[in-house]
Amino acid sequence: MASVRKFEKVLIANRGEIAVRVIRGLRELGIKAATIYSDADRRSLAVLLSDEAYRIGPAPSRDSYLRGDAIVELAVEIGADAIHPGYGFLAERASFARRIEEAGLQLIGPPSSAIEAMGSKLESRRLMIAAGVPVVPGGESALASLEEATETASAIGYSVMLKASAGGGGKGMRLIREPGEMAAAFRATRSEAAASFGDDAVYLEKYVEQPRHVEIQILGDHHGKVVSLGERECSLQRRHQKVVEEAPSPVVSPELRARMGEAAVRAAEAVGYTNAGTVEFLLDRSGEFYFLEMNTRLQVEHPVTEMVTGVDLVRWQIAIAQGEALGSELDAVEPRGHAIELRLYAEDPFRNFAPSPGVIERLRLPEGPGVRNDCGVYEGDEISIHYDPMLGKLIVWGADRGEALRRLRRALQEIRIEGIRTTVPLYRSLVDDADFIAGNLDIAMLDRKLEAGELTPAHASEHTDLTLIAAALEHGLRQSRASAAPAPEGGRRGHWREAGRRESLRGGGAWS
Ligand code: MV4
Repeated sequence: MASVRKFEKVLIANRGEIAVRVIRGLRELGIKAATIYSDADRRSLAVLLSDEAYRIGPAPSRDSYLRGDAIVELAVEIGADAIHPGYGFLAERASFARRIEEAGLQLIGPPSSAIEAMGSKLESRRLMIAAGVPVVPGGESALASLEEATETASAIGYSVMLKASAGGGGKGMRLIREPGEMAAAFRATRSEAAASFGDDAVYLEKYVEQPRHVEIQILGDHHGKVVSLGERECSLQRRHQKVVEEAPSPVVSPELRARMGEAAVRAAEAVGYTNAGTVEFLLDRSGEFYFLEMNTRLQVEHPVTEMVTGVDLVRWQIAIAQGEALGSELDAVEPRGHAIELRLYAEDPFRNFAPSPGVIERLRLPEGPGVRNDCGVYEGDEISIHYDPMLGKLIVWGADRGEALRRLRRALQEIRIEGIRTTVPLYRSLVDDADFIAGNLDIAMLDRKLEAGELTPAHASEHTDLTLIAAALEHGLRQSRASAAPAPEGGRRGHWREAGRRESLRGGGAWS
């Protein structure tokens, strides 16, 4: 596909904050944004902001956002030129991508063949080895028997990870510390893989101790060009659920960034990748990095890359799908400043992260210098139990990591979400954690600290609200004392009154 064709209408096959993000990108390009919605999302922010919205089914995902065939049919019916899948749901289903290709529409994403190649861990491992991308030492083919597993493990050396080829994102893998654990792990992982993925192929890798999760954002066009936009540090996760992401990584040097970027570009080229994608690496404590998997979609944490590179990833996703070529401004992009993203979940950090559905009675998002909110909800909105509990993301940018952290702390003081429980109180204590401040992160750090009770959600909003009430009372007291005495000539009150009058005389004229 080398010809450039401008889209007039795009259907968004998603919901929540990512549907809102894509609507914004489309609107800035003058393209009509159509969206689908389930019965639970009839009054969602995405529906309100879209140009057209179509009911796709009842609340459960399998009857709505996962109805690939119905979504492609709808896109054809409404005259959409392309489908943006967002993340999750159908975004990494090769069969959905193929249906779109067969219908003569564009997927704003990679070719189905690339999704397929990266969907199999064993196949992608083989492809990466052939392309010269470093992978974790281990096997290259499916283990046929327990004997073969035991032999391979002793050749690699313990500890080892047993992984399902069709797994990913933490599903279908087991840590094996010694030979005695192999038999049970082998049987369990195999039968789990067969049951969850319909594919019982498993293989072994050397276990990397206390690594970081560092991923590289890439873009590929339909003219043979692939660029790297640098890394994101995503080590702060809770049970394979990312919580905080930042760019750049506190430990990646320009030289390491260049080497990881080159490896990521080779990975993408090896599968004929186009559009936006992410290559995940484990970075070990000695500074070696290893390919883990490739996410063939736009990611939740894409804004931190946008903030430090100035590159609008959604705009480029659309441009690439329209057949446009990546420009030279995307060559050798270096990060400027530092960005940190927090995922705001409707979960109760005081009660083991139980989902917290309900009505958002009050929502005040932080503003001011270096603050961005990618939020999928509004005040008065209702959070259902049907989908991922992420409300949106708070992203801050600073000239360096220290400034980003100070802005994050300040933004967390401003934010108010009432009516439901959220992870905000946890973050208020996280931004004061010495290891987080120092950038001493690894993939197990958050689970470790939570288990040790080191992040007892502090500075609960109730506390801050009390402080505000106290301040308001004191202010009121001062005012009544001041008005009892004659106002000083040219004093503060007179000054503000006059300023207020001048503002109102100007009216809206100066601003509109
Ligand atoms: C590993 C590993 C250590 N050694 N592989 C977890 C999700 C999946 N993408 C791969 N994962 C891991 N693979 C080897 N050989 C540790 C993890 C891992 C992890 C990786 C990234 C982010 C968070 C993680 C949390 C636990 C384990």
